[in-house]
Amino acid sequence: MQLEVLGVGGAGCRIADSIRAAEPTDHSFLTDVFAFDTDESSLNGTVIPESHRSRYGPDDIDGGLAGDLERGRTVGQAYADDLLESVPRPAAEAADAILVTVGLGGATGGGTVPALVATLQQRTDVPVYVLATLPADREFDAAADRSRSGPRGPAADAPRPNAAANAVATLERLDGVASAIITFDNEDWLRPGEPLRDGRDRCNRELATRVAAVFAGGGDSEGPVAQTVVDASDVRRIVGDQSAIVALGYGDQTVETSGSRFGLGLLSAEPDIDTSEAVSAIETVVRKGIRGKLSLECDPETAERGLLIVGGPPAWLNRQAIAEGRRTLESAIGGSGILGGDAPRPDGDRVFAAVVLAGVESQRLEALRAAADRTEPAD
Ligand SMILES: Nc1nc2c(ncn2[C@@H]2O[C@H](COP(=O)(O)OP(=O)(O)OP(=O)(O)O)[C@@H](O)[C@H]2O)c(=O)[nH]1
Ligand SMILES: [Mg+2]
Repeated sequence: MQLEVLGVGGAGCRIADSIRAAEPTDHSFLTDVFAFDTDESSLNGTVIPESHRSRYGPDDIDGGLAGDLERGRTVGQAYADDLLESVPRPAAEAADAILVTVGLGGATGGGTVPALVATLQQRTDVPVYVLATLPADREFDAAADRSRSGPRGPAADAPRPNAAANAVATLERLDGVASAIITFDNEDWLRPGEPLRDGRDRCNRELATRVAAVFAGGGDSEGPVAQTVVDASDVRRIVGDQSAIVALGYGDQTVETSGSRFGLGLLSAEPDIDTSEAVSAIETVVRKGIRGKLSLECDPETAERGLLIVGGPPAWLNRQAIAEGRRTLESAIGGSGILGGDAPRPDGDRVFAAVVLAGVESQRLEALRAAADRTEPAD
């Protein structure tokens, strides 16, 4: 499928950047990637081409909004329409879905994204998904910030006392507006005591790997076509259009591919892969995808619907094992909507499983709501 990505605010633009970098060379899935921020210097820190970046907002807020969500909303509402005109979008028609990326907790992304998504929903028939990070406790809770126990080095992050309240307020505004909300919890992905500034690139790579695994799918590029193609309408059926909270799972394993690389193409026959080895690789990655660390910690049992994509070098994609993986996912989730497919990657050196859990419930969201109640309300 083809995806248009719009990043908003510091986190949103960096994540958009990472998704661009994660696009497989043998399997393009992005129409265009854009970056929007009120903060020029943050925008210039991305490698998104200048033609695809747009600095917006009144001049007095260059440098960001420092967590003032109310101001962020005012700016977002005033500029949402203009933002879409400020960049060339000739390929927009080709997109099967739009993904708006944002870090919840700040003011620029959180203030703009609800208005931007609402505008996009009016202008297009394709689903508009939001990819949102949740703030880590150390950002707004001094007691949880171990980097503050020692001398605060240059790498320490500025505290964001409003982060939880902002995140909760923005999530509420996205409800009923975003087609679905894919979440990534910084709390769970940063290491203990690690400042966001130090860990964010790693987190963004992890997140981008998952996004690429789900949205690059198995269909429409050159090269072998999947036996069961997961297309845009399959993703849409699983994540729905009711602002479901979505968690992503992922597992991979490096596999031997040297057999296919020798012979300079003279030996076109697929390498001999031991069936039991292929089956065991797929079992392993599917288990990691469902039971390993999710983008948002939750019990898969709470999911209403699920999608499984198993990818890798074609010779490794054992049909029976993939079908068994689907059954494993089906029994892991409480709901009953399951789809699955495969994603051949002839140039890949790993077998992977990407898991989409839609409509999940998470205690982390409850904890953020409680923290928001304790800190200053954003409204
Ligand atoms: N995963 C990840 N999270 C980030 C990154 N940068 C910031 N965050 C998270 O996103 C939240 C919002 O931060 P920013 O995106 O910098 O904020 P902004 O939207 O630019 O808003 P202001 O700077 O307040 O105007 C933070 O509270 C962090 O939780 C990043 O690169 N990766
Ligand atoms: Mg910013």
